[in-house]
Amino acid sequence: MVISSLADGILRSAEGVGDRISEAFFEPVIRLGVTGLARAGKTVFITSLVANLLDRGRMPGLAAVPEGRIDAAFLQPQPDDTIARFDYETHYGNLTSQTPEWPDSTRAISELRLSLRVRPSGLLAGLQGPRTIHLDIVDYPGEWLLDLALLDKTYDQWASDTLSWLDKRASAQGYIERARAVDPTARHDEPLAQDLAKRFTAYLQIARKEGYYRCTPGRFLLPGDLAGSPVLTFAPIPFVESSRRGSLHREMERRYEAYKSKVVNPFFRDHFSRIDRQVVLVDALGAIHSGPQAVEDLRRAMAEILGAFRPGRNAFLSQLLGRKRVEKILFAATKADHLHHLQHPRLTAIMEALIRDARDRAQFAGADTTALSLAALRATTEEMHSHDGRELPCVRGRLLDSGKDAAFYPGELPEDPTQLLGPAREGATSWLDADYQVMRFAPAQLTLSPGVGPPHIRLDRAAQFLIGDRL
Ligand SMILES: Nc1nc2c(ncn2[C@@H]2O[C@H](COP(=O)(O)OP(=O)(O)OP(=O)(O)O)[C@@H](O)[C@H]2O)c(=O)[nH]1
Ligand SMILES: [Mg+2]
Repeated sequence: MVISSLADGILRSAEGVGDRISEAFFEPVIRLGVTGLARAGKTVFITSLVANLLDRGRMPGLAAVPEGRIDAAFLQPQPDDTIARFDYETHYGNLTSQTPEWPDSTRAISELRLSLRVRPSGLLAGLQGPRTIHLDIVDYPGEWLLDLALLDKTYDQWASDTLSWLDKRASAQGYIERARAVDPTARHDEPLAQDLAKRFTAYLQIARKEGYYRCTPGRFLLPGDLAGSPVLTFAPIPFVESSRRGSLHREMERRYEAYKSKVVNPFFRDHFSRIDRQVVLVDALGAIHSGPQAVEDLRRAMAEILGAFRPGRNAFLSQLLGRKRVEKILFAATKADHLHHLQHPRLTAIMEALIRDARDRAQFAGADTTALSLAALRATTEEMHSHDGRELPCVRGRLLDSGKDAAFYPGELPEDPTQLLGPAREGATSWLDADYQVMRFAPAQLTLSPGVGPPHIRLDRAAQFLIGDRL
């Protein structure tokens, strides 16, 4: 038994998990990171994944399920005492109640342990009894990965980069004028620093609403208990040749460095570095709806996020991770139930194209990667409608705003993703010949039979890619 556990190479003894030696030695742990930018669908994904692993009737694509090897699945206390527990019961309760509701935004890291009792397959099947495999699911905002880029930049580099992209945006002109009007060499003045930080944060919020994704520093929009602290009270101001101690510029620089060392570093050290498998959720349809600029910003955000999975590029990360690597990364376009399944391959192709550049530059240091489109919680049904002599593949669902039940044709995604990504890259401000409908569906009312989890699209395929090989 010991030999086979060692042989499958997934033994983890240094997890600090509980104090039972047997657990540390014989029960493998898979740490699954779930990330994505704001509203990408992280909370719904985790809730539905857990529900569908507890009740596996809709998971034929997870090989161990049809093979009948999962004897049981159950939630357990998580191993990390200082991370919030992912509030599975509340989210599941809201999604499956008589008046189902989507979850509220979650703005920090959280964790949940799901344990699976699995019988071995293949040669070991007859020799070994069932064993327990722990799946530690860690939910964290994708914005925190974007912060990695800050580690390579000094305050002045960051400030001048940030000001140069703000310069091109009409809605940032108010902030720019304010920042240009200050004298960076004047004595530091706390109310002024707070005012600048407040205005800069307000602009980031507007940028987020306008569909921009690269709204860093990440904690400015997701401050949690750091709100109001000096590490979040800085902002980009124009570069100066040299500044005196005690000047506004010097203090901004000091706080920026503190943000890097006290906020960014600890996240990578304590959380990111321990992840084995990762899913990156992307609301590609949302970006397409927002327009070409949002798509281009999403593409760049993805490239930055993916930088974190190529640690060779970043000295701090290489040193931190040593030889440890994320073994598998799944890039998933979420909310695929907004489209008829005939269009799903096109959505997947767009997802692949969004990450292609970053992916081609380095094959993620050996990580196994794939892209797919999924819906963690299916809110629609499909139907065909004839319109002007054409058959249009539609989806039907209850609209979130009006509560009305309606069938929708969301517009046709191009077969060739470059038809979207090309104009986006070239700076187009609107789509030329296509109109992509925005849709917000309410979660569907469910009646679930015993042993059957909530309806989804390809969540089982996602689970197979992420953990199937270890079950
Ligand atoms: N139709 C459909 N909508 C979805 C699905 N998953 C997420 N959504 C929509 O996307 C919204 C955001 O989903 P969340 O799971 O809360 O996203 P998140 O990434 O946790 O968002 P933050 O916590 O704000 O960062 C939901 O309120 C739904 O409107 C899905 O599978 N199908
Ligand atoms: Mg959330």
